[in-house]
Amino acid sequence: MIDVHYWPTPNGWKVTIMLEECALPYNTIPVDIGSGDQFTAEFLRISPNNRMPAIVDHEPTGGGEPIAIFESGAILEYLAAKTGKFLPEEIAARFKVLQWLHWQMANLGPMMGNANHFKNYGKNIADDPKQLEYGIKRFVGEVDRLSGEMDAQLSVNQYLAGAQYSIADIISWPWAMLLGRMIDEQVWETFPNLKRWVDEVGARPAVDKGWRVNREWSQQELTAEEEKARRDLLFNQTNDKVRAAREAAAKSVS
Ligand SMILES: N[C@@H](CCC(=O)N[C@@H](CS)C(=O)NCC(=O)O)C(=O)O
Repeated sequence: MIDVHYWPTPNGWKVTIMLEECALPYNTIPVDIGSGDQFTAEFLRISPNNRMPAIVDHEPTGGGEPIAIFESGAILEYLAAKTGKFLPEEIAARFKVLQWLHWQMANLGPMMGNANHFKNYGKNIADDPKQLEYGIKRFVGEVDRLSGEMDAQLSVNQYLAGAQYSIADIISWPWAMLLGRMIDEQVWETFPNLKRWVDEVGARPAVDKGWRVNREWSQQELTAEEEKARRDLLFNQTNDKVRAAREAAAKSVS
């Protein structure tokens, strides 16, 4: 059985979608990131960056001790290696997939996260809307550039890394499908090849099931004070604030 330390967000869905695609049994363990579950010593031992998703495979291939992995890109590579699915063996095809997987991790996810932060969350945080202008311009601009890059790639390929569906698609779809809602609905008209791919991947039963896993966890009714407390926890992280939790985690390992 694989434990998935999870909260229903795009980065979490990558893993549940992959597990559904591979038909692997799994157990989701909530990491309520708005309440601070990511700062417990127990979780930091598995995921030192205080981010979910993370997994623990209690039955690794070949036996041995349970394996814990953080970072969704590494988790998808691990599950592909475990099952032999969605990552070709042949070297050229393999690295086509891996380059797009790393592209997502370094580009689409972080840029969309920052664009969403400045465009949508920012108005509840900044004292003056003017403080948001440069962040919006920079990150929405990057998301537009990255959308065009995907559209061009998908104008000549069925999937992101070529003719085969792969972990490059699984890792990119949860963010790409939110482009309209988070950034701008116009994106679907501007980038029709991207829309074709988002619709096609979204129609896969495992994808549809994977991104709905435990959706109810994030649908709680919150008061204005609770919303503010969650924002303070998520968007004010400095080393000083996480140091004590890290030290507790390090002590419990040794
Ligand atoms: N690069 C990481 C990003 C993970 C990430 O940013 N997770 C967010 C939720 S989507 C999180 O756990 N945030 C908790 C926090 O900011 O303390 C991955 O792909 O696994």
